Amino acid sequence: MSTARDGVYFRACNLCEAICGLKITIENGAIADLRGDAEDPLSRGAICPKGTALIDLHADPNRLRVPHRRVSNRFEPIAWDEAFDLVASRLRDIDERLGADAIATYLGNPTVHNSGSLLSSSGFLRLLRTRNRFSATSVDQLPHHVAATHMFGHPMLLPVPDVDRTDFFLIMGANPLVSNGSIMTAPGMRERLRAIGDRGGRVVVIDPRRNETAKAAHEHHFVRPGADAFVLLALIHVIFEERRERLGRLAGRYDGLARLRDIAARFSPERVCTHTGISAETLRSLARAFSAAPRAVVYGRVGLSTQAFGGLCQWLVNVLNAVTGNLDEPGGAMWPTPAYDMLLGSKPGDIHEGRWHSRVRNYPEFNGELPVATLLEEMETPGEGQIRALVTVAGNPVLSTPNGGRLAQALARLDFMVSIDPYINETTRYAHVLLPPATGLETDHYDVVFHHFAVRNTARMNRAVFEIDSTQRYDWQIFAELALRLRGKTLTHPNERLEAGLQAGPRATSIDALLSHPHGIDYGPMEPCMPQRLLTANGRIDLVPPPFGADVDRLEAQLGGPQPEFVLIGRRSLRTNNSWMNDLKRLNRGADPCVLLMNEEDARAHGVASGAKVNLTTQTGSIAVAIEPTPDLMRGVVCLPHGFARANYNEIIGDDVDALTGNAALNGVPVHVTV
Ligand SMILES: Nc1nc2c(c(=O)[nH]1)N[C@H]1C(S)=C(S)[C@@H](COP(=O)(O)OP(=O)(O)OC[C@H]3O[C@@H](n4cnc5c(=O)[nH]c(N)nc54)[C@H](O)[C@@H]3O)O[C@H]1N2
Ligand SMILES: Nc1nc2c(c(=O)[nH]1)N[C@H]1C(S)=C(S)[C@@H](COP(=O)(O)OP(=O)(O)OC[C@H]3O[C@@H](n4cnc5c(=O)[nH]c(N)nc54)[C@H](O)[C@@H]3O)O[C@H]1N2
Ligand code: SF4
Ligand SMILES: [Mo]
Repeated sequence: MSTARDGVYFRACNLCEAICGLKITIENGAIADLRGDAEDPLSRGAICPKGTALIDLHADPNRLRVPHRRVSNRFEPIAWDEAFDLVASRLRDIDERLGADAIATYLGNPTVHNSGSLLSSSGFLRLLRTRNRFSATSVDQLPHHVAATHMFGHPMLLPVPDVDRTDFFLIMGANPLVSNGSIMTAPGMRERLRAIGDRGGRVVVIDPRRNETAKAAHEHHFVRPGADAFVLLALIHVIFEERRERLGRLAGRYDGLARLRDIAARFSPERVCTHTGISAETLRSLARAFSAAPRAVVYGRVGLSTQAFGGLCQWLVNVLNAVTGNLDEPGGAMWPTPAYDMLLGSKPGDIHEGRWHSRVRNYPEFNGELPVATLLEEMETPGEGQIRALVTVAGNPVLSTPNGGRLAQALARLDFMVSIDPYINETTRYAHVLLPPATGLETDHYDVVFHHFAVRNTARMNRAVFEIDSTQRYDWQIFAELALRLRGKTLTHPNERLEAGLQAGPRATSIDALLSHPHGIDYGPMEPCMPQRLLTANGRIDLVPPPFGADVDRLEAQLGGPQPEFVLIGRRSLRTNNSWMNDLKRLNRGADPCVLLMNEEDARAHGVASGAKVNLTTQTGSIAVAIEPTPDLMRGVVCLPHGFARANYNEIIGDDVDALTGNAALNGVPVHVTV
């Protein structure tokens, strides 16, 4: 068991993108109090129920602390040395017999929330030399990265809404009051939204569900799932038609304006209104209000990127911000300047895309990864290069990626599987060896990724609260041991990489300098940084990158097509964290979050009352779940959270992807609902 000396500690929460500062009091070696750190310049005391549940995570007896080996259907503890040797020899054997591509890797969400893991996982993965690399990126935010790469030259150049200075915040397919923000690190979102209203601004939400954020906003419009690209095109259409465009300071940098006009001209509000479910009048007045606001920003998240037109959506979000003069301007969409800058060393035009393709469906890699929607077929389809082994790190693809049910069956048939994960979950239970890392308050933390997405420039580094004992290992130590035994290579200590990055970064700081500010350092609001930070080959911003322009025809073909009776969308709730932590004491209380929402009139028409079990059926499969009628959902839409084994959303999701980016299409999926 890890231990801590009594005292007060300051440490950022690393469970989600909000990176709230925490104040933790240890008494008698245990957490006696955990609350928001009022002195954190970014979070100013904000905290959510998951943050408080770090207490349970730390003490959870179900959290593994030593390695385990599966013997038939049981796991038994083994020594680290033995576990490392076993994993290295099995992987080496498969590599030699079947080739490197027979070993696949899957990286889950918490790898980006753990600096030690993030800074060393890529070194380890490179040594495996497999092309079959997968991660949660392609069930989440891949369209953002592809759009940023084609427009700004780097996958991490993701524009962030400057919520603290905007006058008009248009939110599409996101619920930051529950999710606490994503690709928008903005802890204490409720206060930030309230402040927009207080300074005379507006918050408008476009979402098939009147979600928690919509209820706190000034205006909400239902949109038919998957129709957002039409909404964005119609807004841009009106802006051009009424000569409202304002390109601003970057006008001379933009290419493709004429192509953009031609595309937008095809999508008048009157043409798309029926399909989107938003009236032409509303679309027109929204376009006028957005373009008239002194400072406005449109932001689209999971509901926009995990659908069949995710790439078009994220491109058009950037375009709408650009043509209203709100790109790289205060109150618009901006880029932070993080102390550890992941762009450091990148060269203009150095794009990693399409260097290899998936074996079965021929999908291009992006940034070294293939779409996770192709993982199952690569396991199931025999032939050279078939996946026969899997390394998972901090993930649960059985609950979080398409075809979850069949994926579980395929995992059971693998020659070898190893999971670097502190829990036995629906995926890791198939591992032959479990290597559980120390986690939560047991790790040092500087948030390498989320300072890149933060609405304010700050930096914060804290040491672990709990010191691990000799029986525990960190993620980076596990990677280092495997690298050594598998290839005889030594990996750099993550803090060494961090130190080098901080020193060379735009703030020229260091770990020690950050440690002397336990609440974090405030560098102030985001600042305009273009064109200096642009990494495109020609130093320009193409408003219509060719693959995006070409994808518009696929979208247009949807107009006038048949509408299924129901489409399925997802949601999150305050007391869940994707597929894990949901059983911890402080989260597993109150009403069951895993119920199917249905519009109350639809429920009446189907004769189903609250609590009734219904079957949800797609071409891929069928699951049963209890129903909850609500006025807050658009008609023709049903809504289920992901991450629950008892009604696994992704068991009925097939392998469809957004053809432009390869992101899985998880939202807007046609379903039959039967009693
Ligand atoms: N409490 C909690 N917080 C979390 C998480 C969690 O599991 N629990 N997960 C974290 C993670 S990994 C992420 S990526 C973020 C995600 O953060 P958000 O992007 O805010 O995600 P969601 O809360 O899922 O909100 C997605 C919204 O999209 C809507 N939607 C679905 N389909 C469509 C569509 O076609 N069009 C439009 N316009 N809207 C649509 C849904 O109704 C929902 O309101 O949250 C993070 N924070
Ligand atoms: N239908 C549908 N599917 C979705 C989504 C959706 O909205 N709808 N959302 C998608 C999104 S946005 C995401 S991010 C994915 C998430 O999906 P995944 O990334 O596959 O899985 P998580 O549920 O985040 O599982 C996290 C695992 O990491 C482990 N873990 C926690 N901390 C650490 C650590 O420090 N080190 C290591 N090694 N392991 C750790 C936990 O024990 C747990 O097993 O789900 C996606 N799937
Ligand atoms: S909002 Fe996110 S970072 Fe803040 S306490 Fe909750 S889980 Fe932790
Ligand atoms: Mo995510």
